Amino acid sequence: RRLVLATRNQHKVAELHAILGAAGLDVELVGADAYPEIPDVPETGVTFAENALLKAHALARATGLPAVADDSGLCVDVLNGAPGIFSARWAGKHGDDRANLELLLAQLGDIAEPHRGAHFACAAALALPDGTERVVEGRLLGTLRTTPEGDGGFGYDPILQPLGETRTCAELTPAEKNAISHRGQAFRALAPVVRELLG
Ligand code: ITT
Ligand code: NA
Repeated sequence: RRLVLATRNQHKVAELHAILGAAGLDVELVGADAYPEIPDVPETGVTFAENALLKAHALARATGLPAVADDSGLCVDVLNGAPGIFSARWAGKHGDDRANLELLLAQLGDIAEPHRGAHFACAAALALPDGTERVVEGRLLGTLRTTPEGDGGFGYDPILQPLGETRTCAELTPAEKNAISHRGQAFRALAPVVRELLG
């Protein structure tokens, strides 16, 4: 059986292979890149869950296969949850991770550490071609550094230091990040649902 990963973000694809692989699902994971003819769906939702469901339904309908999608981002306390669902295009150009991170650091300026609380959020959605849907969410709480550290991960990883950690997410190994991350939590919770609905 095949399960389509409804994302074109190769960092997410790599993390999802590791997370869902470790969850012991008896399915073949296929990236959305295997279906280049299917256009990306506009992310018109106002929540991570809505956008994840939009992406999963669009690919499930178009391929006739079950699909999972990830919508995720960084929510900063002092910015009332921004960038949130706009995390991928905070500085204007979709997926410009470095520019997004630099703009966010500039916006926070020298706000002191106790006021630099933030969390990563991830909605993991499953959609079947018949319209059946499930969605679960995960969060990783932390604080934002004033300067980026580390080469691992992607996006805002070099500035998010998880609670209880001395390193940023970009300084963790991939396995360490997946063990605690928003994405790890969401997709580990979705895995038994996938197993049940795919039979
Ligand atoms: P797809 O919609 O194709 O899945 P995308 O990159 O557009 O890919 P999103 O709309 O969900 O995905 O945007 C996610 C953004 O949130 C991403 O660009 C990062 O800036 C940030 N982000 C998400 N997960 C992250 C993580 O684990 N570490 C660091 N930043 C993350
Ligand atoms: Na999004």
